[in-house]
Amino acid sequence: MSNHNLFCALRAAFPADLNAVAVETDDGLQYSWQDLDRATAMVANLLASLELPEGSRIAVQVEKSVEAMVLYLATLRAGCVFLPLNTAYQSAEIDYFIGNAEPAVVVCSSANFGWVSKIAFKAGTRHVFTLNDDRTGSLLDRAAHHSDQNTPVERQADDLAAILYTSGTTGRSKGAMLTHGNLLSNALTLKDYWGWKKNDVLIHALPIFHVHGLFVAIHGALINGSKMVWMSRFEPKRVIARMADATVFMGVPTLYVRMLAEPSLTQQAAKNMRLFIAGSAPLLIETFSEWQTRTGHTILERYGMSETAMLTSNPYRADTRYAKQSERRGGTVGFPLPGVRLRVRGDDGKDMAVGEIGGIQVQGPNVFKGYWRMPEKTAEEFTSDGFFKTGDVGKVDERGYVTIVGRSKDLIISGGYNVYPAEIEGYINDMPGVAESAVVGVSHPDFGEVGVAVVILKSGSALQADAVLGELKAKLANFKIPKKCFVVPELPRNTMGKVQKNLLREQYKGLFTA
Ligand code: MLC
Ligand code: AMP
Repeated sequence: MSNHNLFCALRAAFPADLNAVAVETDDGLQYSWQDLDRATAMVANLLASLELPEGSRIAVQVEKSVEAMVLYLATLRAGCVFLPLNTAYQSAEIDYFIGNAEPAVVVCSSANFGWVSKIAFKAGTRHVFTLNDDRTGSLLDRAAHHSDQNTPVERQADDLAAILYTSGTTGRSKGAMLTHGNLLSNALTLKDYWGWKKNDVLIHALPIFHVHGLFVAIHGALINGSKMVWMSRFEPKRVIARMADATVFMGVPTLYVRMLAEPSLTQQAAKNMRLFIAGSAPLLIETFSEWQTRTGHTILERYGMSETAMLTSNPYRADTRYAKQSERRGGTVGFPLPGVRLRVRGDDGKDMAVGEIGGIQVQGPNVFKGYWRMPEKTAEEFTSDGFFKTGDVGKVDERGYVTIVGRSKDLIISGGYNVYPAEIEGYINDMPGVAESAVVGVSHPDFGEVGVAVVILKSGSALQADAVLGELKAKLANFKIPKKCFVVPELPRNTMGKVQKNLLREQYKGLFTA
């Protein structure tokens, strides 16, 4: 039986000319396909030499670099489970993830080694390596002593490839377990659906610790043997300048908003491009239309999640058989991808009629295996007939286009990052002098949506709004910090005593957009 290790499929798609350029960085470095093959072999051999138990997690919190991508691919190659962590996470957040996932190996930057290794060793991790974005660190030093030949470890399609932490409606983050089969099926579907070509060149400007940059973008390029223009961080001017050498770009809506603010974004600048893809957060129709006017290109919006990778997409091809369905429609996320079953259900569990709003449920080869060590939580999130409840609220029109109109989960999506109000409220409520708090999402011209904190104090407390934000900054990833905080005498409540967040959203809706 063939090896279902995702690495094998990615490796098999490398072009015949292994000396061709696979990745070009923004500071001018070039990596050939051969370089990627050899480097992943060396790191995989290092991991193998550690004689880790079956299913070991490799937790990684490092700045974006080609070597960080190599570490991901090497983890697959070695048959271990990749666990990427946002670089903005601070010690309390890292402490939770490492404590929960119990990784056998942790890789962090040299600058963070002190506090990260302390957390890791406390959690029983045996190996902590460093990896910096300038190709230094103990991981590469150690890998340099290993062979550049390696046979990928045998994996079944159902074996774990990665765990991505994500939060649900309540409680702590949960690790979504994705298998080799989940990721490969999604990569192959998108290869076909988006019409990838071998000579495509992808501008990779997203972080590589979430689904979008790590799976959709990297797998997309590799499974097609296509080159990547690799940017360590998103800079609108740089991306626009490199469009002349590229054909595909993927971004969260904020990236499109920021590029639209650049006078250099013109039809001429985007002339060589074949496809602009957006997702991870709602793309405003204004952004969609302005992009069309400025560049002559129609953004293709798609929808996905950590638990499922990509679920729906607007069409790439003008399909003459289904003339009406060939259009990329702004404000929609397109059709369920081939192999994905999507339905919209009401609270009563009944299917909604065409155009009616309900909870989006999905099933398919891309849907994850469950939450790490949380069987009850996993069971709660699936229906009895095996559909995953996304927590997104939407509708399907008569032509089959899916539109997301909201979320049943209390979640703010800010610049493509998820922020869970319950987590922020928990930290605020723990502050001395605070009686209660509510965090709500409001529109923001740059990030799409941002958090606003509304706080009630205990009597006698003189805590100031700025001090609340200051304390949060010391503890939480920067993107989670509410952009404003208000101290108020009371929160609006319904007759059951529940805080009415919809009224708060209404009250503060024009804060950044008025
Ligand atoms: C940065 N800041 C943010 C923020 N990013 N605030 C809210 N939301 C965000 N997303 C804050 C910082 O805390 C800082 O505040 C200030 O903004 C400037 O920080 P910065 O680091 O200079 O920002 P920048 O580098 O410009 O980052 C903005 C960004 C980044 C949009 C480029 O957020 C980004 O790369 N987003 C993409 C996220 C992504 O890949 N999501 C995919 C998830 S996968 P201060 O106060 O400290 O100055 C998924 C599934 C799917 O959802 O379907 O794809
Ligand atoms: P994450 O758990 O970080 O993967 O975030 C997944 C969530 O992002 C989904 O459940 C949606 O709420 C949201 N999302 C992703 N793509 C889109 C999109 N195109 N439009 C609206 N929301 C989206």
